[in-house]
Amino acid sequence: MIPCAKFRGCLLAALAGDCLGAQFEFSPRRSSFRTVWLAFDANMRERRRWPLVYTDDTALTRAVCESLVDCRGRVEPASLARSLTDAYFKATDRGYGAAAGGVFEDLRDANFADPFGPAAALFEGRGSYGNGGAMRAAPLGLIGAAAAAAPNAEEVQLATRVTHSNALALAGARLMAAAVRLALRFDGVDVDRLYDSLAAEAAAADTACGLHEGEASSYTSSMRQVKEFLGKHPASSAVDEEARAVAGALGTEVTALRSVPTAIYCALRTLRPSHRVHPLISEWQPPGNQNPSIDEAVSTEQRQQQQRLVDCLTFAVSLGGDTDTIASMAGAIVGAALGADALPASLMLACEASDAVDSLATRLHRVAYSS
Ligand code: F2R
Ligand code: MG
Ligand code: MG
Ligand code: MG
Repeated sequence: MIPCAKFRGCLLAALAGDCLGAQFEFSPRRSSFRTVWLAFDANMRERRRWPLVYTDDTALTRAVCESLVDCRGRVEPASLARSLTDAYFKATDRGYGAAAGGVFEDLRDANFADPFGPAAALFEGRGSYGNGGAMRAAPLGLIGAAAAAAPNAEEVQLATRVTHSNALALAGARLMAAAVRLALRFDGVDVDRLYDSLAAEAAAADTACGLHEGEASSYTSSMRQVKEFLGKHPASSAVDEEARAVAGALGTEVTALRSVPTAIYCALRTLRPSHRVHPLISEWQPPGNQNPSIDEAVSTEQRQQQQRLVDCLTFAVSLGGDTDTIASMAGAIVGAALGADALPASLMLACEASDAVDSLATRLHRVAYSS
């Protein structure tokens, strides 16, 4: 059985990536690793509840979890459409993509009679290739890792089609769910093996969605670039050059193809046993150490895991562009691998609704192993 702590780590780190990254989403200029880190450190030192609000990434991830829990771990498109739409109308100002609101309005107006119709009509019938399906795919990866009857790749596509019908969005969501599912079983050592499994998932997703290898627009070719970057091991002092090169090659856009492989790179980079966290972070003392109201007395090993996760989120946001979404997806993968111990208490205090996300992860885990 996958420990509940891994479900919690995945969803809490996804929340943290969204909340931290939202401050930088589509800033006119990319921020340095140091600038991003100083902002995060200040966020964690605020010592008040929830200074950081979450965006559409978390609102819809929560909605996917709620529907999976209600449907005993299965993807039921009408239930999912209703859950996503409810989340949207609860707060329409959480930074949704330009096409998303219209889909939710149409779904509601037709009383969810055709869960796929409004999304299929977008962009003159081509459907959205935005990353909005991938950004909420982590719970599908969690449930997919558990029971034999849990969602498979086709069900991930069904869940995505409620808002995104373009092949690039469907394949990206499949790959993101697979990344979480595989990260849950990561042995802590063999990143090459994890990469190989992900490259195979990318090839399968490309084939299933009709994307052809060799074309610029395939996940297989992006994953090859991920491998090239993983082979480079640049020094911490060159982190901003690394970020510039990764952002240029893999992308930081609002599209699935130019964000999902980027998030996977951020995660695998961090999970390499040889990865050294940036000195700014390895020297960091969490603020709870000076604040008796937050218990941050942790073991050396746990502190190292926390530094690893924070290093990952800082690097992801320093890429620029779609920072909340890339950091949230990278966080989901690393959090699934490391578990909830990797979340510093001061970070959880800073992120909106961290307690609700935590209990939702526990409910999802219970559902995953109850059938
Ligand atoms: N939308 C945002 N951020 C916008 C900037 C906010 C910023 N804080 C600011 O105001 O300065 N973030 C959220 O949106 C992304 C997820 O988007 P989703 O749900 O996929 O939306 P959508 O509208 O379906 O797709 C995004 C855009 O991609 C282009 N596009 C998609 N498919 C297309 C097609 N077939 N043809 C042409 N263009 C297509 C459109 O411009 C879409 O609007 C996440 O970043 C989330 O955080
Ligand atoms: Mg447990
Ligand atoms: Mg967002
Ligand atoms: Mg975003």
